[in-house]
This record gives sequence, structure tokens and C-alpha cells, in this order.
Amino acid sequence: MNTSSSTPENFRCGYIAIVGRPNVGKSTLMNVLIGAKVSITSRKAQTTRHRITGIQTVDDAQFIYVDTPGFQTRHSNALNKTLNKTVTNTLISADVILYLVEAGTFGPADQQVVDLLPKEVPVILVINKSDRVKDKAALMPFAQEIAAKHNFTAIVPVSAKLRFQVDALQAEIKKYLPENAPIFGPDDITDRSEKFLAAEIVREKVFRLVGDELPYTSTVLIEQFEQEGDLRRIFAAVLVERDTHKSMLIGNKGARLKEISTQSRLDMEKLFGGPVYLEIWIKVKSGWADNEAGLRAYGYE
Ligand SMILES: Nc1nc2c(ncn2[C@@H]2O[C@H](COP(=O)(O)OP(=O)(O)OP(=O)(O)O)[C@@H](O)[C@H]2O)c(=O)[nH]1
Ligand SMILES: [Mg+2]
Repeated sequence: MNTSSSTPENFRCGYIAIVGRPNVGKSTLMNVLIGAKVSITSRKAQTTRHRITGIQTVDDAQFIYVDTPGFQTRHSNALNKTLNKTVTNTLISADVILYLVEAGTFGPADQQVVDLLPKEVPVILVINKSDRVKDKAALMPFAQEIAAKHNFTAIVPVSAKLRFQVDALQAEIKKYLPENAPIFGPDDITDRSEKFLAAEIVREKVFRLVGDELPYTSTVLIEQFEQEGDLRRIFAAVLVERDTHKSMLIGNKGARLKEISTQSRLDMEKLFGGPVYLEIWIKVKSGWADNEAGLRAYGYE
């Protein structure tokens, strides 16, 4: 038997689904696991709207994480139905599942996701935001309470924000990856295009810089994406439902839009590794989130 850990024969590669209710820190965790920011994050629920892969390749393994939208239980419009379908489809094809909860909180929305967990796939219970719990001893009974709800293969408390126990989690995940040749190249960090990532970055800044007054139903379209040598020229449109939302985004004398543009451009330059020229327009288009055809037109599967 070959005992070396880096021979192609015992290379491990597989899909790891990251699921949980909205806002538990799924995207933050995926980004720290792969060491790059491919999935946007914000303090608002329902930040992630698509299935997004984040890839990490080490000597003897390739981890293909699949970040999913938080499972929606509040409203049942077409957008939310589509988001939930993304979650259930991802669960079916995973080799390992990370089921995330927030330390100290477990509610009906968390229970609904437990109910979706398949019995035949290993599931690791990840207790995130453990930095928020001052009395660490209190985590034990909390972990036991959730452990009773499903046959979890492991329980790992982490803090995605502080990178606490992230390596321990990765070591645990690796045990369940099947022996397979790598699917992606060693330097790939996602299977999403730069155009998709650009739209997501703008959406993140809109989410973060505009207060809770702006409903979650705003989306971003990249109308033009051109590369001339090193320079990427990007024209983005933010679609909002109402005129009042448009003025919120533009802000006093355009100050808010300017901030959104600047922060977006800086993030794009970091991720793409080159200069970016970015223009952002705000457009009013009502009803897109409650219309199946509209959703397809904007890239929702
Ligand atoms: N204190 C603390 N905050 C965290 C931690 N991980 C994530 N957060 C914060 O929790 C909020 C939600 O994080 P996201 O990663 O966007 O959560 P998500 O589960 O992907 O949310 P959806 O995509 O909306 O389902 C953000 O404000 C994060 O900064 C953590 O370990 N500790
Ligand atoms: Mg997310």
C-alpha cells in the first residue's frame, strides 16, 4: 500500500454543501475556508441569491465548497421559491454537508433546514459566531440540544469572523471527501465568471451602504464588460422597484452612489488583480422578484 499522502491515487476531491438559515455566516465561512472573497456577505438576511462555488486545492485534496442562499421561510414569492430550490438541489449532490447554526440561537427557521438534511450524506454541525458567546461552557448544552435533532458525524464550534477552529473544521471535512482526481485547476477559486462576480460585488455594496429602508428586492445587471489589456471596463445597472429607492441609492448630491462605486471598484481590482473602470446606473423596474420570467432573465436558475 502506498502511504504517501500526495500521490494522485489517494488524492481526495469532493463537494461540500454549506447550508443554514439566512444570516448564520455561510458565505463568511466559505470565504475564510478558501482564503478569498468570492461570496458576498452582509449583516442583512438573504444576501446570497445563487449557488456559488469556492475552491481550495492543497497538496493532496481539492475542496469544492458550495455556498447556498439562506433557506427562506418568511415570504413565498417566486424569488424565494427559486432560492429554496437551489438549496435542496445542492444537498442532493454533496459528498459532505456543513449545517450552520449561530451559537446560542436555534429557531423554527433552523429546524426547517434540519428537516431537509439527507440521512445518507455525512453532515457536520458547525456552530458559528462562537466569538459572541462569553461563557463557552454554555455552548455544550446548546450543542447537545441540536445534536439530538440529526445524526451528525461531528460537531465543530467555529468563528468565521475570527478564523477560530477553521483549520480543525477543514481537517474534519477532508475525512469525508472521496478519493477522486481534482475537478478544477490548482489556482481556480470559483467556477463563476468575472462578470458574475462583478455584479455580486456591486450588490454587496448596495446592501451594505444603503440602510434597511431599501427592500431586498434590488438586483444588479452587468450591461457591458470589456477588457482592454489589463483594464476592465464595467457598466453596471442596479434595478430597483421604485423612484424613492432610486433616490436613496443616489444619496445627497450623488454621495452614496459615489461611495458604492468606489468601494465596488476597489474590491473588483483586488479580486481581478488589475485596474477597473466602473460606471453604475440606477434603473427603476418594478415586480421583477415576483415573476418567473423576470427571474430567469436576471440569471436565476
Ligand atoms: N460575530 C460574528 N459575526 C459573524 C461571523 N460569521 C459571520 N458573521 C456576520 O454575520 C453576518 C451574516 O454573514 P453572511 O456570511 O452574509 O451570512 P449568510 O449565512 O451567508 O447569509 P445569507 O446569504 O443571507 O443566507 C455578517 O454581518 C457577518 O459579518 C462570526 O463568526 N462571528
Ligand atoms: Mg450568504
